[in-house]
Amino acid sequence: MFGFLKKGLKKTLEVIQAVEPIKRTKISKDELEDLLLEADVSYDLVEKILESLPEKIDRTQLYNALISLFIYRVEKKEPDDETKPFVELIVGVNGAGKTTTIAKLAQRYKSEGKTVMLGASDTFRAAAIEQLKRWADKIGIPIVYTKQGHDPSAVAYDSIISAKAKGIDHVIIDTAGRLHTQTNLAEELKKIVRVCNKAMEGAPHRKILILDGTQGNSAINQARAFNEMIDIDGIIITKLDGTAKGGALFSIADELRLPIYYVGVGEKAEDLVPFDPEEFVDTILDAIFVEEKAGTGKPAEVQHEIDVENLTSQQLRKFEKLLDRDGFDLLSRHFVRDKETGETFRLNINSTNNSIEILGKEDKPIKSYEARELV
Ligand SMILES: Nc1nc2c(ncn2[C@@H]2O[C@H](COP(=O)(O)OP(=O)(O)O)[C@@H](O)[C@H]2O)c(=O)[nH]1
Ligand SMILES: [Mg+2]
Repeated sequence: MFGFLKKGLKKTLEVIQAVEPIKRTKISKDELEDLLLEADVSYDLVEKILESLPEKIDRTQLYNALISLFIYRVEKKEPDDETKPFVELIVGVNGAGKTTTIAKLAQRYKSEGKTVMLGASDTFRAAAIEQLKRWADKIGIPIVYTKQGHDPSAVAYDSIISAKAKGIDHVIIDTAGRLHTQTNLAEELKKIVRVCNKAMEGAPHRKILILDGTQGNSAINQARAFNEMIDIDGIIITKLDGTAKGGALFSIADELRLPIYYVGVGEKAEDLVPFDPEEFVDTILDAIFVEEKAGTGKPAEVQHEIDVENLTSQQLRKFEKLLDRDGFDLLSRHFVRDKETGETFRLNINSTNNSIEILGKEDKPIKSYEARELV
């Protein structure tokens, strides 16, 4: 609907469209197989997806098959107001995008009115410390660091203690992606986790693995290795904008069964999008099918001047302005957040009157925006 992911998935969508240039109402199994493989869905998973589908597949059938890959029982750990500071440990191989993603998260928390402190525990390279310091400066937040070669655990410890003393809401800790050996890295990460817990019981509250999206399926083994070192609580996939391998997200979700919290769609601090499986699947299906989205009940022949499901960027900006006026931030195509209380609400397309609604308790609309307001 809002195209947040569309930009990030541009290259993946181009590859799908190159395989199937003409959008249609149904596609055959062979066609589907080709385009899933092109988008870097793993071979085994493609087989598994095709197994459950008929010879001619419509949008709803494919939607159900793909969305089911993201449905697994897993606890999503989110920051809450009681946990202060909420400590996040960021791990991943060199170059995956750890430091950049830390900056993006920090920017996000700051824009939510929260205070953030960084811990530069990648003490392996001097350049890594400098890079994080530059981001801290740019965003305008404090950072705890030492000299290259010093104990990364001590930095993690100090940043948590300092944040506690200052009443800071978030601590985000950077780590090295490579040491002299894999065993060294495992030992070091385990030690950082232990020491965080010493500084504050329960910390780190979220251990996030950063995966480089341009690696596609080959990132899965890497993820397993890190998961064995320290239990990972979730994943952020970076550089989706730079790859046609967006389909690997299906395999990553299906194989690892870990929450995907965000995806990175560029190098700037704002280029971090909360990952929403429904939006992801819909964005891909939009590149294949001509039909309206499944389940909206909107008859194809009803034409409105503004299609609330496919807002142009101008209409989107207008919508964000209206939300802002009413005290909401747009989080993703499905959610807004009350700026004051921080509470999130679901968005709903009401196709009967072509409006976008904010749903409150028991899915009762608490606010409604008609299409014509978006001009
Ligand atoms: N295009 C793009 N580049 C990214 C993204 N995330 C990180 N990068 C780039 O990837 C490179 C490595 O990132 P860095 O944060 O230093 O990785 P680290 O070694 O894991 O800390 C940098 O040039 C980043 O600008 C993203 O989402 N999109
Ligand atoms: Mg780094």
